[in-house]
Amino acid sequence: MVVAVTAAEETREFEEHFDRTIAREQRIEPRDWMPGGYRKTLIRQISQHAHSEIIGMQPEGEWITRAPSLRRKAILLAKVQDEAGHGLYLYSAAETLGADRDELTDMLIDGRQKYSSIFNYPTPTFADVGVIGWLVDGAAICNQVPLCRSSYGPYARAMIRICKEESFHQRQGYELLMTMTRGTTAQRAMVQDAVDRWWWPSLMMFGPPDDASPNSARSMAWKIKRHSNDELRQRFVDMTVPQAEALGVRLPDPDLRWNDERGHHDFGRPDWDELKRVISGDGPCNAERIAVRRAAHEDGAWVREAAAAHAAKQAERARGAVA
Ligand code: FAQ
Repeated sequence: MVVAVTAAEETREFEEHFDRTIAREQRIEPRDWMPGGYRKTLIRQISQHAHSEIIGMQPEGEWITRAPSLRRKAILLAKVQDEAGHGLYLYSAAETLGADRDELTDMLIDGRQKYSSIFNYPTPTFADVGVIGWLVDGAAICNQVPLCRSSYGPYARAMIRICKEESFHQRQGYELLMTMTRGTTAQRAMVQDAVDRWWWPSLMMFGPPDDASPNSARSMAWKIKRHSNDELRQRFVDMTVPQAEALGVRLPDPDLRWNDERGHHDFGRPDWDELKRVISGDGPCNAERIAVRRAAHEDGAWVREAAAAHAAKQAERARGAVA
Protein backbone atom coordinates (compact mmCIF):
# COMPACT_ATOMS: atom_id res chain seq x y z
CA MET A 1 0.00 0.00 0.00
CA VAL A 2 1.35 3.46 -0.94
CA VAL A 3 0.91 6.06 1.82
CA ALA A 4 0.73 9.62 0.48
CA VAL A 5 2.88 12.07 2.41
CA THR A 6 1.54 15.62 2.30
CA ALA A 7 3.83 18.62 1.80
CA ALA A 8 3.00 19.79 5.32
CA GLU A 9 4.02 16.44 6.82
CA GLU A 10 7.24 16.49 4.85
CA THR A 11 8.09 20.00 6.09
CA ARG A 12 7.35 18.91 9.67
CA GLU A 13 9.74 15.99 9.27
CA PHE A 14 12.45 18.30 7.95
CA GLU A 15 11.84 20.71 10.81
CA GLU A 16 12.12 17.93 13.38
CA HIS A 17 15.35 16.75 11.83
CA PHE A 18 16.72 20.31 11.87
CA ASP A 19 15.72 20.79 15.54
CA ARG A 20 17.32 17.45 16.50
CA THR A 21 20.55 18.38 14.71
CA ILE A 22 20.72 21.68 16.62
CA ALA A 23 19.84 20.03 19.96
CA ARG A 24 22.59 17.42 19.51
CA GLU A 25 25.19 20.12 18.84
CA GLN A 26 25.67 18.79 15.31
CA ARG A 27 26.24 21.08 12.34
CA ILE A 28 23.83 22.24 9.67
CA GLU A 29 25.51 21.99 6.26
CA PRO A 30 24.66 23.89 3.02
CA ARG A 31 22.56 21.11 1.45
CA ASP A 32 20.53 20.42 4.61
CA TRP A 33 17.00 21.72 4.93
CA MET A 34 16.86 24.81 7.13
CA PRO A 35 14.07 27.22 8.10
CA GLY A 36 13.92 30.39 5.98
CA GLY A 37 14.54 32.56 9.06
CA TYR A 38 17.70 30.62 9.95
CA ARG A 39 19.09 31.12 6.43
CA LYS A 40 18.16 34.83 6.45
CA THR A 41 19.72 35.44 9.87
CA LEU A 42 22.93 33.72 8.83
CA ILE A 43 23.20 35.67 5.58
CA ARG A 44 22.61 38.90 7.54
CA GLN A 45 25.21 38.16 10.22
CA ILE A 46 27.86 36.57 7.96
CA SER A 47 27.66 39.27 5.29
CA GLN A 48 27.83 42.06 7.90
CA HIS A 49 30.79 40.30 9.38
CA ALA A 50 32.46 40.05 5.93
CA HIS A 51 31.79 43.74 5.22
CA SER A 52 33.32 44.61 8.61
CA GLU A 53 36.54 42.81 7.76
CA ILE A 54 36.80 44.57 4.39
CA ILE A 55 35.91 48.05 5.68
CA GLY A 56 38.12 47.28 8.72
CA MET A 57 41.17 47.30 6.43
CA GLN A 58 40.85 51.08 6.02
CA PRO A 59 41.57 52.60 9.46
CA GLU A 60 44.89 50.74 9.81
CA GLY A 61 45.59 50.60 6.06
CA GLU A 62 46.04 54.38 6.16
CA TRP A 63 49.20 53.79 8.23
CA ILE A 64 50.96 51.31 5.92
CA THR A 65 52.91 53.98 4.06
CA ARG A 66 53.60 55.91 7.27
CA ALA A 67 54.63 53.09 9.64
CA PRO A 68 57.78 54.18 11.50
CA SER A 69 60.05 51.27 10.46
CA LEU A 70 60.32 48.53 7.83
CA ARG A 71 59.44 45.95 10.52
CA ARG A 72 56.25 47.78 11.53
CA LYS A 73 55.34 48.27 7.87
CA ALA A 74 55.75 44.54 7.09
CA ILE A 75 53.67 43.56 10.16
CA LEU A 76 50.90 45.98 9.33
CA LEU A 77 50.81 44.97 5.68
CA ALA A 78 50.44 41.31 6.67
CA LYS A 79 47.66 42.13 9.17
CA VAL A 80 45.64 44.14 6.66
CA GLN A 81 46.06 41.35 4.09
CA ASP A 82 44.74 38.86 6.66
CA GLU A 83 41.65 41.03 7.06
CA ALA A 84 41.01 40.87 3.31
CA GLY A 85 41.33 37.08 3.56
CA HIS A 86 38.82 36.97 6.43
CA GLY A 87 36.36 38.95 4.34
CA LEU A 88 36.77 36.48 1.49
CA TYR A 89 36.23 33.37 3.66
CA LEU A 90 33.10 34.99 5.05
CA TYR A 91 31.68 36.01 1.66
CA SER A 92 32.27 32.39 0.57
CA ALA A 93 30.38 31.14 3.64
CA ALA A 94 27.49 33.49 2.75
CA GLU A 95 27.51 32.13 -0.82
CA THR A 96 26.94 28.59 0.49
CA LEU A 97 23.57 29.92 1.69
CA GLY A 98 22.64 31.17 -1.78
CA ALA A 99 23.72 34.79 -1.34
CA ASP A 100 25.25 36.52 -4.35
CA ARG A 101 28.56 38.24 -3.60
CA ASP A 102 28.05 41.09 -6.08
CA GLU A 103 24.68 41.82 -4.58
CA LEU A 104 26.14 41.83 -1.05
CA THR A 105 28.78 44.36 -2.16
CA ASP A 106 26.08 46.52 -3.75
CA MET A 107 24.08 46.38 -0.51
CA LEU A 108 27.13 47.53 1.46
CA ILE A 109 28.01 50.45 -0.78
CA ASP A 110 24.48 51.74 -1.10
CA GLY A 111 23.90 51.50 2.66
CA ARG A 112 21.36 48.65 2.74
CA GLN A 113 23.64 46.43 4.84
CA LYS A 114 25.59 47.27 7.97
CA TYR A 115 29.20 46.77 9.03
CA SER A 116 30.73 47.10 12.48
CA SER A 117 30.39 50.53 14.10
CA ILE A 118 34.02 50.38 15.27
CA PHE A 119 35.47 51.08 11.84
CA ASN A 120 33.83 54.50 11.65
CA TYR A 121 36.35 56.10 14.01
CA PRO A 122 39.51 57.86 12.79
CA THR A 123 43.15 56.78 13.31
CA PRO A 124 45.06 60.06 13.76
CA THR A 125 48.23 58.58 15.36
CA PHE A 126 50.32 55.42 15.08
CA ALA A 127 49.27 54.46 18.63
CA ASP A 128 45.83 53.82 17.11
CA VAL A 129 47.33 50.87 15.21
CA GLY A 130 48.45 49.33 18.51
CA VAL A 131 45.17 50.05 20.26
CA ILE A 132 43.13 48.58 17.38
CA GLY A 133 45.21 45.39 17.67
CA TRP A 134 44.85 45.25 21.44
CA LEU A 135 41.24 46.38 21.99
CA VAL A 136 39.45 45.89 18.66
CA ASP A 137 41.02 42.53 17.84
CA GLY A 138 40.67 41.62 21.55
CA ALA A 139 36.92 42.34 21.37
CA ALA A 140 36.69 40.51 18.04
CA ILE A 141 38.29 37.42 19.61
CA CYS A 142 35.91 37.46 22.60
CA ASN A 143 32.96 37.71 20.22
CA GLN A 144 34.23 35.26 17.61
CA VAL A 145 35.78 32.34 19.52
CA PRO A 146 32.27 31.14 20.50
CA LEU A 147 31.27 31.42 16.80
CA CYS A 148 33.70 28.54 16.09
CA ARG A 149 30.89 26.46 17.70
CA SER A 150 28.18 28.10 15.63
CA SER A 151 25.59 25.63 14.34
CA TYR A 152 26.21 26.43 10.65
CA GLY A 153 29.21 24.38 9.44
CA PRO A 154 30.83 26.71 6.87
CA TYR A 155 30.62 29.71 9.25
CA ALA A 156 32.02 27.78 12.22
CA ARG A 157 34.91 26.39 10.15
CA ALA A 158 35.77 29.82 8.68
CA MET A 159 35.85 31.21 12.22
CA ILE A 160 38.49 28.71 13.39
CA ARG A 161 41.10 30.07 11.01
CA ILE A 162 39.98 33.67 11.47
CA CYS A 163 40.31 33.41 15.26
CA LYS A 164 43.84 32.02 15.04
CA GLU A 165 44.85 35.01 12.95
CA GLU A 166 42.98 37.48 15.18
CA SER A 167 44.91 36.18 18.21
CA PHE A 168 48.13 36.93 16.40
CA HIS A 169 46.81 40.40 15.51
CA GLN A 170 45.93 41.08 19.11
CA ARG A 171 49.42 40.16 20.28
CA GLN A 172 51.08 42.38 17.69
CA GLY A 173 48.96 45.31 18.93
CA TYR A 174 49.89 44.59 22.53
CA GLU A 175 53.57 44.27 21.66
CA LEU A 176 53.48 47.60 19.80
CA LEU A 177 51.88 49.27 22.82
CA MET A 178 54.44 47.71 25.20
CA THR A 179 57.19 49.21 23.05
CA MET A 180 55.51 52.63 23.02
CA THR A 181 54.73 52.68 26.76
CA ARG A 182 58.40 51.93 27.48
CA GLY A 183 59.39 54.84 25.22
CA THR A 184 59.21 58.61 25.75
CA THR A 185 56.64 60.60 27.74
CA ALA A 186 55.16 61.77 24.42
CA GLN A 187 54.75 58.16 23.26
CA ARG A 188 53.04 57.18 26.52
CA ALA A 189 50.68 60.14 26.17
CA MET A 190 49.92 59.10 22.59
CA VAL A 191 48.97 55.59 23.77
CA GLN A 192 46.77 56.93 26.58
CA ASP A 193 45.01 59.28 24.17
CA ALA A 194 44.29 56.38 21.78
CA VAL A 195 42.98 54.21 24.64
CA ASP A 196 40.70 57.07 25.75
CA ARG A 197 39.23 57.29 22.23
CA TRP A 198 38.85 53.53 21.51
CA TRP A 199 37.67 52.13 24.86
CA TRP A 200 33.96 52.97 24.62
CA PRO A 201 33.60 52.20 20.88
CA SER A 202 35.24 48.80 21.60
CA LEU A 203 32.55 48.02 24.19
CA MET A 204 29.90 48.98 21.62
CA MET A 205 31.23 46.39 19.15
CA PHE A 206 29.34 43.74 21.12
CA GLY A 207 26.05 45.30 20.07
CA PRO A 208 23.18 46.85 22.03
CA PRO A 209 22.41 45.68 25.58
CA ASP A 210 20.52 42.38 25.79
CA ASP A 211 17.16 44.02 26.51
CA ALA A 212 17.51 46.06 23.29
CA SER A 213 18.91 43.30 21.05
CA PRO A 214 16.07 42.09 18.81
CA ASN A 215 18.02 39.23 17.18
CA SER A 216 19.76 37.65 20.16
CA ALA A 217 17.08 35.30 21.53
CA ARG A 218 16.35 33.68 18.15
CA SER A 219 20.04 33.48 17.16
CA MET A 220 20.91 31.86 20.49
CA ALA A 221 18.07 29.34 20.23
CA TRP A 222 19.42 28.37 16.79
CA LYS A 223 22.95 28.26 18.28
CA ILE A 224 24.22 30.72 15.69
CA LYS A 225 25.25 32.99 18.59
CA ARG A 226 26.38 31.10 21.72
CA HIS A 227 26.37 33.99 24.23
CA SER A 228 24.47 37.23 24.62
CA ASN A 229 25.94 40.66 23.78
CA ASP A 230 26.20 41.62 27.48
CA GLU A 231 27.85 38.33 28.50
CA LEU A 232 30.56 38.81 25.89
CA ARG A 233 31.03 42.49 26.78
CA GLN A 234 31.56 41.50 30.43
CA ARG A 235 34.05 38.82 29.41
CA PHE A 236 35.97 41.41 27.40
CA VAL A 237 36.13 43.90 30.28
CA ASP A 238 37.32 41.20 32.72
CA MET A 239 39.99 40.07 30.26
CA THR A 240 41.21 43.59 29.40
CA VAL A 241 41.53 45.25 32.84
CA PRO A 242 44.65 43.27 33.91
CA GLN A 243 46.18 43.83 30.47
CA ALA A 244 45.70 47.61 30.88
CA GLU A 245 47.37 47.42 34.31
CA ALA A 246 50.33 45.54 32.84
CA LEU A 247 50.66 48.20 30.13
CA GLY A 248 50.34 51.04 32.62
CA VAL A 249 47.39 52.71 30.87
CA ARG A 250 44.15 53.96 32.42
CA LEU A 251 40.79 52.81 31.06
CA PRO A 252 38.57 55.93 30.85
CA ASP A 253 35.70 54.75 33.05
CA PRO A 254 35.31 56.11 36.61
CA ASP A 255 32.82 53.33 37.41
CA LEU A 256 35.20 50.52 36.53
CA ARG A 257 35.97 48.42 39.61
CA TRP A 258 36.16 44.79 40.72
CA ASN A 259 32.97 43.45 42.30
CA ASP A 260 33.84 40.62 44.70
CA GLU A 261 30.25 39.46 45.02
CA ARG A 262 29.71 39.09 41.27
CA GLY A 263 33.24 37.90 40.56
CA HIS A 264 33.37 40.40 37.69
CA HIS A 265 34.25 44.03 37.06
CA ASP A 266 31.47 46.58 37.26
CA PHE A 267 31.69 49.18 34.52
CA GLY A 268 29.90 52.29 33.22
CA ARG A 269 27.16 52.49 30.64
CA PRO A 270 28.30 52.99 27.05
CA ASP A 271 26.59 55.83 25.17
CA TRP A 272 23.96 53.78 23.35
CA ASP A 273 22.74 56.87 21.46
CA GLU A 274 26.21 57.17 19.96
CA LEU A 275 26.06 53.51 18.85
CA LYS A 276 22.66 54.14 17.21
CA ARG A 277 24.02 57.22 15.41
CA VAL A 278 27.13 55.41 14.14
CA ILE A 279 25.14 52.34 13.00
CA SER A 280 22.70 54.54 11.14
CA GLY A 281 25.45 56.19 9.10
CA ASP A 282 26.23 59.27 11.20
CA GLY A 283 29.60 58.34 12.73
CA PRO A 284 32.81 60.34 12.30
CA CYS A 285 34.04 58.41 9.22
CA ASN A 286 31.00 56.57 7.74
CA ALA A 287 30.82 58.63 4.53
CA GLU A 288 34.57 58.36 3.96
CA ARG A 289 34.66 54.58 4.55
CA ILE A 290 31.87 53.93 2.06
CA ALA A 291 33.32 56.36 -0.51
CA VAL A 292 36.69 54.56 -0.37
CA ARG A 293 35.00 51.15 -0.67
CA ARG A 294 32.87 52.32 -3.62
CA ALA A 295 35.93 53.77 -5.43
CA ALA A 296 37.90 50.53 -4.89
CA HIS A 297 34.97 48.51 -6.27
CA GLU A 298 34.67 50.75 -9.34
CA ASP A 299 38.44 50.82 -9.94
CA GLY A 300 38.50 47.02 -9.77
CA ALA A 301 35.75 46.51 -12.38
CA TRP A 302 38.25 45.83 -15.19
CA VAL A 303 39.93 43.11 -13.09
CA ARG A 304 36.63 41.34 -12.51
CA GLU A 305 35.74 41.64 -16.20
CA ALA A 306 39.14 40.28 -17.26
CA ALA A 307 38.90 37.37 -14.80
CA ALA A 308 35.39 36.50 -16.04
CA ALA A 309 36.52 36.68 -19.70
CA HIS A 310 39.49 34.44 -18.91
CA ALA A 311 37.29 31.90 -17.09
CA ALA A 312 34.84 31.88 -20.04
CA LYS A 313 37.69 31.29 -22.49
CA GLN A 314 39.08 28.43 -20.37
CA ALA A 315 35.63 26.83 -20.16
CA GLU A 316 35.23 27.17 -23.94
CA ARG A 317 38.61 25.49 -24.50
CA ALA A 318 37.74 22.69 -22.10
CA ARG A 319 34.47 22.09 -23.96
CA GLY A 320 36.38 22.03 -27.29
CA ALA A 321 38.84 19.47 -25.88
CA VAL A 322 35.99 17.18 -24.77
CA ALA A 323 34.18 17.50 -28.14
N1 FAQ B 1 27.95 47.72 14.60
O1 FAQ B 1 19.99 42.28 17.70
P1 FAQ B 1 21.42 42.68 17.66
C1 FAQ B 1 36.54 42.58 13.43
C2 FAQ B 1 23.20 45.85 14.57
S1 FAQ B 1 35.08 42.07 12.74
C3 FAQ B 1 27.03 47.76 13.61
O2 FAQ B 1 22.21 42.54 18.92
P2 FAQ B 1 22.95 40.56 16.41
C4 FAQ B 1 37.83 42.06 12.86
C5 FAQ B 1 22.83 44.41 14.24
O3 FAQ B 1 23.46 44.00 13.05
C6 FAQ B 1 33.83 42.95 13.65
N2 FAQ B 1 25.80 47.18 13.73
O4 FAQ B 1 22.14 41.93 16.43
C7 FAQ B 1 38.79 43.16 12.69
C8 FAQ B 1 21.33 44.51 14.13
O5 FAQ B 1 20.96 45.10 12.89
P3 FAQ B 1 20.11 44.31 11.74
C9 FAQ B 1 32.50 42.48 13.25
C10 FAQ B 1 25.55 46.56 14.90
O6 FAQ B 1 23.32 40.29 15.01
C11 FAQ B 1 39.53 43.65 13.75
C12 FAQ B 1 20.98 45.55 15.19
O7 FAQ B 1 22.15 46.31 15.40
N3 FAQ B 1 32.17 41.28 13.95
O8 FAQ B 1 36.47 43.33 14.32
C13 FAQ B 1 26.45 46.48 15.94
O9 FAQ B 1 22.22 39.51 17.17
C14 FAQ B 1 40.43 44.69 13.57
C15 FAQ B 1 20.49 44.93 16.49
O10 FAQ B 1 21.55 44.20 17.16
C16 FAQ B 1 31.07 40.55 13.64
O11 FAQ B 1 30.33 40.89 12.75
C17 FAQ B 1 27.71 47.10 15.76
N4 FAQ B 1 28.65 47.09 16.72
O12 FAQ B 1 24.29 40.89 17.25
C18 FAQ B 1 38.99 43.71 11.42
C19 FAQ B 1 30.88 39.29 14.46
N5 FAQ B 1 25.89 45.79 16.96
O13 FAQ B 1 21.08 43.38 11.09
C20 FAQ B 1 39.89 44.78 11.25
C21 FAQ B 1 29.63 38.53 14.08
C22 FAQ B 1 24.65 45.46 16.55
O14 FAQ B 1 19.02 43.57 12.46
C23 FAQ B 1 40.62 45.26 12.33
N6 FAQ B 1 28.42 39.21 14.46
N7 FAQ B 1 24.45 45.93 15.33
O15 FAQ B 1 19.64 45.38 10.81
C24 FAQ B 1 27.87 39.15 15.68
O16 FAQ B 1 28.39 38.52 16.59
C25 FAQ B 1 26.54 39.85 15.87
O17 FAQ B 1 25.98 40.11 14.60
C26 FAQ B 1 26.64 41.18 16.71
C27 FAQ B 1 25.23 41.82 16.76
C28 FAQ B 1 27.07 40.85 18.13
C29 FAQ B 1 27.61 42.17 16.09
